[in-house]
Amino acid sequence: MRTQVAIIGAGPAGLLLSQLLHLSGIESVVLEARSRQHVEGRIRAGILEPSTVALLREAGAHARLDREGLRHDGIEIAVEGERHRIPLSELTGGRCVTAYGQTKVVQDLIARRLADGGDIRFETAALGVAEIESDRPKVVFEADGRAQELACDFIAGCDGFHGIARSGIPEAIRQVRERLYPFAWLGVLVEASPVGAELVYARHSRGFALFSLRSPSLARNYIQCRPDEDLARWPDERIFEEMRRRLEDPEGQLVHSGRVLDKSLTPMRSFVIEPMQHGRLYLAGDAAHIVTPTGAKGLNLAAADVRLLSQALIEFYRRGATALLESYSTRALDRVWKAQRFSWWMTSMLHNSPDESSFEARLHRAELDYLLASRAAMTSLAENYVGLPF
Ligand code: RFL
Ligand code: PHB
Repeated sequence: MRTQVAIIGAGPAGLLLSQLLHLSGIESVVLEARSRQHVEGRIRAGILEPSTVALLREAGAHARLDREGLRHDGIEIAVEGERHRIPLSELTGGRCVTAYGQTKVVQDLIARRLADGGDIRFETAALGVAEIESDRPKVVFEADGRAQELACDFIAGCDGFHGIARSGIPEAIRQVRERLYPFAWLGVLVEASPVGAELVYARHSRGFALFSLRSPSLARNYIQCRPDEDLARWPDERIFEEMRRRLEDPEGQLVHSGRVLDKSLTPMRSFVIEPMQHGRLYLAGDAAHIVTPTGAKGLNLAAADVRLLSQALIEFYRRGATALLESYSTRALDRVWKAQRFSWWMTSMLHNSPDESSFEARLHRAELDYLLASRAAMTSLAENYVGLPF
């Protein structure tokens, strides 16, 4: 089998890349280890930057997003229950974010790609990449119980944090920078009206909490917990009670109970591999970097990588020009590290970390007090939250 661009992974990065290439007449095959049902049901991110929305529109995967995406002009930060609003739009010349779940983004992209005749092979795991230093690289994958090869011009490794593509970057040149935090998020999807129309990030002496949403009748909330937390110790009622405590809402006037549709644990990790390319292998999204979710940047960074990579590949096929391909990693990493900085800053300011000294804890508290009293500091948060310019 042969194609122009072999894409490993049908997450947001791989799907978006495949569709953008298709719109420029470039062929691709997407190999995805899991089933379509599994990929479409994974509950993850929920906040889109305007540049991500624009890219989904460019890809033609925006009809439902336009109907159901919720425009958010601000976020709230609660400190021991006291709520403060950060007016994102007012501080950024009218820019806003859109609340729209990653499950829907992925469903919309798969539907669009298949309607346009796209080749997505579900339940087809890539086993490895080969000959990436030549101009005829290959992906080895498993199908019908045996190893087969997909020959191509380029390989896009969009296979997430647990993927195999990253291992194609030779150990001698790759550098990994990583931090694991001593806490995690316990997330629930609840059939109930959300705390408010906008997201509330809560710092509390009992730990961080985030009150988000998927629709006006579906709340998506998280509480900080231990990284090795046993979910069996968290029956639904205990979770609601803990969320209310962290918002100082003892009567449940804000945090409503409802049927819990999903309950999961997300570890907090920052991770970057450099460079994001070697030979004809290019990494995009979680395959190359993980941010802590506190800044809502994971999905948006994946889209930002794809924007750069698709432009570089289109330029190559149109004009034979390689400059954008050669500079892909450098340009992508510039944005990645700024998003890492923002996500780490939000995380350390809003969580209680068992490994920090009382001195550091007081600094984080001072950071938050300064933020909430300074228009300049709020503007800095706002411009990062809605997404830095390209
Ligand atoms: P994805 O979405 O992980 O997609 C990678 C795809 O590759 C497939 N795959 C393979 N396919 C073929 N062969 C192999 N050998 C393969 N190995 C893996 C996988 O099955 C999968 O379908 O990566 P992508 O496209 O880069 O997209 C990135 C985003 O998904 C990610 O940044 C965010 O969802 C991160 N993230 C969150 N971001 C936020 O902004 N807010 C959140 O609340 C948030 N919650 C989360 C998250 C990520 C999580 N992960 C990775 C476990 C919660 C979780 C649990
Ligand atoms: C979510 O809705 O899942 C969400 C929103 C904002 C974040 C993280 C997760 O910072």
